[in-house]
Amino acid sequence: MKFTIPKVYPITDTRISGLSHLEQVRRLILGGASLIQLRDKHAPAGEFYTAAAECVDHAHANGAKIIINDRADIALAAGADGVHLGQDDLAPRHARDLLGQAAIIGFSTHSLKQARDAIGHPIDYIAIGPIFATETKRDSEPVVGLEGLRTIRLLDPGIPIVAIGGIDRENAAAVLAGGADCVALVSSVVSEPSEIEDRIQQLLQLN
Ligand code: 3NM
Repeated sequence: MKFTIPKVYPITDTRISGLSHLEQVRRLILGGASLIQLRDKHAPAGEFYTAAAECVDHAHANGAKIIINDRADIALAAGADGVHLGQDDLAPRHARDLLGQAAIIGFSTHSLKQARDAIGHPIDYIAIGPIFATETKRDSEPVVGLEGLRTIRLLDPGIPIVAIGGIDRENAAAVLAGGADCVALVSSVVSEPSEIEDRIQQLLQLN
């Protein structure tokens, strides 16, 4: 594997945080984040590209990596480290063709079947969610739960699993104990702009 996935993977959200992607990335890196996903379902492509390019520059100057949600084209143009694809985005093999072997490609799944199907794709991690109920993704699929996570963990001991959806400091340890290699979080990290740095630090201290 070309990278070791960190235990904590924060995701930016300009609406929830009220901050630009760059400002969130700055605070997340100060807190110790080494892998950050930029997620923006609203910004026009040109605006998202500009934000992504700034974040990549800042992250790379500070030893951190940036993954772009959904948009392999923006990941490529901005020089990001990879892309996180949903079920309806460009297929992982096409993103791989576009971004090359060194890119980190993550793939969202929401059920045992989708996770099983994902294993054959040229991806670096499988995301599974929502583990718990979440307000952040309005069209989220039914909750997978810790039991679902444990079952998915058994599919392939080798592929890194990123758990997402409703994860916070209180339940993150149980999610990691349930088989996730990494927890991805939005609202529990970025919803209080003044606490972003502390919240990441606290999460990174979990075993
Ligand atoms: N994807 P929060 S759940 C972006 O199920 C996202 O794939 C999900 O936000 C999935 O940490 C989700 O605030 C929202 O719950 C995560």
